[in-house]
Amino acid sequence: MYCASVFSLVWIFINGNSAGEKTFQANGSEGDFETSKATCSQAGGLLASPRNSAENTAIHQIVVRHNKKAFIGINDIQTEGTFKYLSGEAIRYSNWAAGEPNNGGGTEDCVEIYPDGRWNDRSCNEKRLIICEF
Ligand code: GMH
Ligand code: CA
Repeated sequence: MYCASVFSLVWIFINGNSAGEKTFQANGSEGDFETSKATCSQAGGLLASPRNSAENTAIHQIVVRHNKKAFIGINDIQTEGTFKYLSGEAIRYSNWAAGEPNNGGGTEDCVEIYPDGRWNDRSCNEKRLIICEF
């Protein structure tokens, strides 16, 4: 257990996926928004939900490492145009790509993070890399 903890800390340090109190992890699997949420929840975590630029950078690095866009734990399912965390709390930090969110096709209520770290609102039915926070 001690060795595993030390290994984990070294791994996190080398891979730079830790920000403040949180650790972000992906294993390469993909899912739509509901599957991504459920997968992280079953693992005892939460779908990665960046609350500041340090956390966004940590998630961004995982997206680059896997070369796959990922959903984050933010959506405007309840009220169009009002983006909230999974807890229902309205977001204060954001990192939208230029021109986003645009609710393309009128059906974009989830948020993906691009390989440049910027955000795009996107259909919750797309399949994306699952990144969890613990
Ligand atoms: C439209 C255009 C693109 C934009 C996409 C994206 C889809 O196709 O406005 O420039 O990248 O929407 O917002 O989620
Ligand atoms: Ca969009």
